[in-house]
Amino acid sequence: MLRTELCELLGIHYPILQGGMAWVSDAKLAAAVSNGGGLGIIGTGQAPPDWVREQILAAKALTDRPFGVNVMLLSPFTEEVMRVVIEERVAVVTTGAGNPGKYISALQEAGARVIPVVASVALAQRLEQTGVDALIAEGMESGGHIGELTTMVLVPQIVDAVNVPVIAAGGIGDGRGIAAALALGASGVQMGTRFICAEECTVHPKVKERVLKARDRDTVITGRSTGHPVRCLRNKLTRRFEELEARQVPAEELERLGVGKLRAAMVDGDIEYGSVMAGQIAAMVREIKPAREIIRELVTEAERVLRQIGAMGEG
Ligand code: TUI
Repeated sequence: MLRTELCELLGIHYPILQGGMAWVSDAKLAAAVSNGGGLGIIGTGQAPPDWVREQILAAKALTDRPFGVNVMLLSPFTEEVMRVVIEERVAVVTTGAGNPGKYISALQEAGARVIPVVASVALAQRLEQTGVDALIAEGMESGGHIGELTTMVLVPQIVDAVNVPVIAAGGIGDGRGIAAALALGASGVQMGTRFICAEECTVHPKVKERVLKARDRDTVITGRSTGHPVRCLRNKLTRRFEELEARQVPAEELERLGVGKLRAAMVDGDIEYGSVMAGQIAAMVREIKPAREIIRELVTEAERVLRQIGAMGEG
């Protein structure tokens, strides 16, 4: 049975988290994932605190199960969004793109499980000292803002370095990936890109179509020169970024080019000039189906793979 210590810690049936995705994972998707037995997560990105509260209230109306909120630490609204998740007593708070150290005790005092995303052993160890409940080790196969190491390399090193449960993220697209993550010592997985193509995901339909069409080498990393590398699906915007980066234009100019582009893709459906953030597993996503079915399929496949591989260990 696909159950780990993470299931008890978070009060969920399966150790599968849906990654918080700005402009993509709202209350509807998060509630559908939680109702399917995983942990749905509202992605707040740079959204203002009022929007975050509205989404939390909507999720509470759509599910009785625990759900999470992801706080993106580069947001200008981080302080206010933290205040909202504390006031609304959100069960699980994940963070990305920074060090959430100064918020951890206040979140935990409000009853939240705090699970930062990390991309290095050093930050994992520093955050373990602050008393986090678990860590998400995210490899550079992920979509969006990424670190430098792959999941295969990062996860076992973080597992060896800390004593809290580790959740693997990045490059996990099916049940085989879940089995592999558990083999690396993870207690669960976080998957973002797979859930873009959940029926309940309210992203623009053109984005879902683009993900379904993606082939193995269709994602690219832009923004390395700005210090904020981002993986997205190749399009006219990423080509423009590549041209400017080759000419070594100043980081501020590149940052300006990125402003508003995630929303343009995910909400308005501009998949050519918008930023279609997606992970390398986009090529493995072949159909749109309800979150509950995605989760059921993932669990069934992971259990089958683990049984087969487990038999090899019997000698
Ligand atoms: O955060 C993500 N993925 C994201 S955030 C995003 S929106 C965005 N907006 C403006 C600029 C860039 C992105 C789209 N996708 N994933 C979690 C993640 N966190 N990946 C890597 C990290 C990370 C990186 C450095 C976490 C901590 C960190 O530490 C730096 C420090 O302060 O020590």
